[in-house]
Amino acid sequence: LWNKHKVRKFGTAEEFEEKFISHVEWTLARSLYNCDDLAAYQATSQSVRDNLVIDWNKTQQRQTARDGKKVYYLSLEFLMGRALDNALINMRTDTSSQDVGPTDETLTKGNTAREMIRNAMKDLGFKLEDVLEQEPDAALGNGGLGRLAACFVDSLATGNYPAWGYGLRYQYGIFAQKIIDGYQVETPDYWLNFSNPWEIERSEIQVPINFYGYVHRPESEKTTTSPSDWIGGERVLAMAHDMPIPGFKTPTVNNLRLWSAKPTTEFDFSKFNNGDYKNSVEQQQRAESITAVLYPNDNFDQGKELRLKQQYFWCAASLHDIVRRFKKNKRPWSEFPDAIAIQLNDTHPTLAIVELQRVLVDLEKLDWHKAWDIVTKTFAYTNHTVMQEALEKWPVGLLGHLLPRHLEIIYDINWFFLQSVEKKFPHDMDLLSRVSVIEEGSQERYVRMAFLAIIGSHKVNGVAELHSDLIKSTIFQDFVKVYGANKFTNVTNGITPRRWLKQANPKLAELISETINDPNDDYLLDMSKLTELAKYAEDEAFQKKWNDVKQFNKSRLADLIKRLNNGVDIIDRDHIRNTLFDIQVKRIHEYKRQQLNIFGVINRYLCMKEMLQSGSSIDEVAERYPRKVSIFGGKSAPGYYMAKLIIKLVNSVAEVVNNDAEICDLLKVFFIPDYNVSKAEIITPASDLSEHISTAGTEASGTSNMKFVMNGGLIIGTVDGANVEITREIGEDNIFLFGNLSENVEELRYNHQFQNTSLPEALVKVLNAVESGAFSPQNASEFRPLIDSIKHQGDYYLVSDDFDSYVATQDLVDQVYHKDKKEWLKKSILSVANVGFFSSDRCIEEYAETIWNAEPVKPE
Ligand code: DL6
Repeated sequence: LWNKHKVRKFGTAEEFEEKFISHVEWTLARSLYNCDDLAAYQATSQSVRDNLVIDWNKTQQRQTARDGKKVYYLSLEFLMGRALDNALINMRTDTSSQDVGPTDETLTKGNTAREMIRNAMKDLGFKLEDVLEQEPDAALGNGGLGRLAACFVDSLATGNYPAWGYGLRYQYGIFAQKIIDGYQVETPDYWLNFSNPWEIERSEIQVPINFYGYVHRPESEKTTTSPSDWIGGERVLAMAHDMPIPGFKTPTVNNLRLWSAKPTTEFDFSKFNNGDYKNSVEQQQRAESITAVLYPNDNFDQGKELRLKQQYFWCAASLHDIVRRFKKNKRPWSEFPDAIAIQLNDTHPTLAIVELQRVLVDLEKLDWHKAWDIVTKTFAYTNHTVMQEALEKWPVGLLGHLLPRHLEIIYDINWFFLQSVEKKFPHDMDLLSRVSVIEEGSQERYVRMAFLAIIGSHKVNGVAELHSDLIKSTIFQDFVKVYGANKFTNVTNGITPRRWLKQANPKLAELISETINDPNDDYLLDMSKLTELAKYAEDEAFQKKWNDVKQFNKSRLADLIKRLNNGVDIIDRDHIRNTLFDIQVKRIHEYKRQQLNIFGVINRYLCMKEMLQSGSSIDEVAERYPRKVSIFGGKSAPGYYMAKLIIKLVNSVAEVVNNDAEICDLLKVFFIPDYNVSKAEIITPASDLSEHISTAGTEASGTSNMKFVMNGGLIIGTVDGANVEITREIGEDNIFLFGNLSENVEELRYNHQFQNTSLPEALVKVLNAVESGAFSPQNASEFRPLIDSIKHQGDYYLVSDDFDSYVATQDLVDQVYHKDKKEWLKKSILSVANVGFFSSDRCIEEYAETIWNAEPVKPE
């Protein structure tokens, strides 16, 4: 029967067209004559999804049959961006091999799937690019952490790992940023407005989740470590939505499962009988609010009950799903850690540790210590920040009210842990209070989630070498003492080259595959092949082609900027080849130091004006300060006053500089509103230079630095995060490093606080100009807080300490870019040649080998 009714993938343009039309007619209930670009996007996505679902089903069957170790990646954020173009790049189109499995010949070659669909779309009267533009970004993340999760699921599928992502299906992703009069204004991102063709609603998978209530222990069970009953006070349902994640050049299609909250059909009859029908309906409706919004802070939202509810809802639903699947095989519980690895993306999913302990002790009746042994062998935790203030902690009262049984379990976990510490370091009361999961304050006690994550995991990793070293010597120092250094490891971040090279920069990808003679794009799986490019680094003909690609990408970005600037072109297209595109796009944060960048721009502007005033000609000015456009982009957390002020300053400086006819377009400034993944795909390939200039020791890794290098942009950066390893890989001649080192930061901060430190002369001029209202004539004191933070509040981010070396390094950049283009192009080519280490495929292999002990399940 199965053979007779075999579902078939489309494999040719004609078959695709047929599918497309049937989706227009049946799924969308429209006719081809009434099909606009949006409908075409939906029908194309549905058609492509049909192909993926066939492979998805087979992948799940294969992975279940082989019964290898499964990996679950728990992340509260997946910043996926658009799915269609990525699926076109990754998918296979062969039909002949559907039941045979892939062979080298049947795997997608080069661009074929995408090209075939482009032609078919043309046939149907559509332009692929216009159709792709219809897709809203799936912006279920704030920044680096969420985008990392998205790159990881791509690499997990590509590497054929049996791995699922688990997250939340927020109705509203990260807010859309509008810039009004120079200020950030947040507007809701209702991304599901036109339905989402990529999600498969699993209405049959609904998990009941409890909150509040109380704990009941049978008389016979005397202690909190014995099985106990948690009588929940409020119940909601978690419903699964699956998104197929196709691997590149493999039939493996993995799953990203996102949960949404729904009311139960159970009804509170006590309220109903009291005539309180309206109230009881309202209470049910509130269930949906749990997954309504992504919290828009990239660090911690102190004390928000709804956020804690989100975390538990997601952890409990995911664990229930994982345990249910494990139980099907009837293996003993002791084998749970051999069958399952769970990776915690930051501390947001730490409650999963507590929930598994609860399931094992309370529901499965395992002895506490046996259960705890299973738990700690199952979990591993990734830390993404060294900043103390970004470490999550929850008030004990709040946690105990929402999850009374979990609080008991947390206390017991802590009790046994502290006992083991006491045994190893007798009578060291200070140590005990420093490592305790419970922070005792004068007012309120808190649960320290990072400590709980460390205690409940067998491995803890940082995300770049410097960061992994720093967490061992700072925030987690005591835990190294308790557990030894082996529990702590490093996995340097990476990015997927399918999206960040092939998809974002098709022209560069084409030039690369042509040059290294790799028509099937195998280098996207084995990035060491890129080293071949080094041979051509000084080849003039090749340099020209390389430069042409960059110019194409710069024009593409200039078009976007013009569109975003209400049709006004601020970039002189006749000079685009010798205009340096200097870009800083990332979350706006004081530690990332967009303020250093804009102060540098102001300094440049003031110097140009000074030259003109002292009689230099515009040509002389141009000689000293050649053409440049400074591009900024990124969102600030809505409540982060200083970050919002930095955005306003950038826009105010742009207003003055861009309209100053005297400097003849030599300098332009632009803030790109609503920076997101799909804009990053246009912005990244267009950079000549990008800025990664955090105060040393503050940026855990950074991943946009890797994206820019992969696209042939050079970097100006501090010795921080992954910049260190980028330098090691591409060579120190090919990166512009500046600034103080992390080991000096403490002393410099001390000096600011307790000694009389003077500010660099150039910075004083900049601050004076800002203070005089040169960029805010209506309100001279508008930017006062930014100035005060440097002049009077200890300059915590060390802007003044790094200012001169930043400016000097920018001068060096100008010199190489404008005076020695060949040298510049050589650096750019060598950077790409040696960027291979930063493929997220390498990260996933490292996680699999050193943390999960998981093997790929390769299709035969
Ligand atoms: O690891 C991914 C990414 C790093 O590259 C960034 O350096 C780091 O700032 C970021 N962290 C976050 C939020 N952190 N917390 N907690 O996005 O992670």
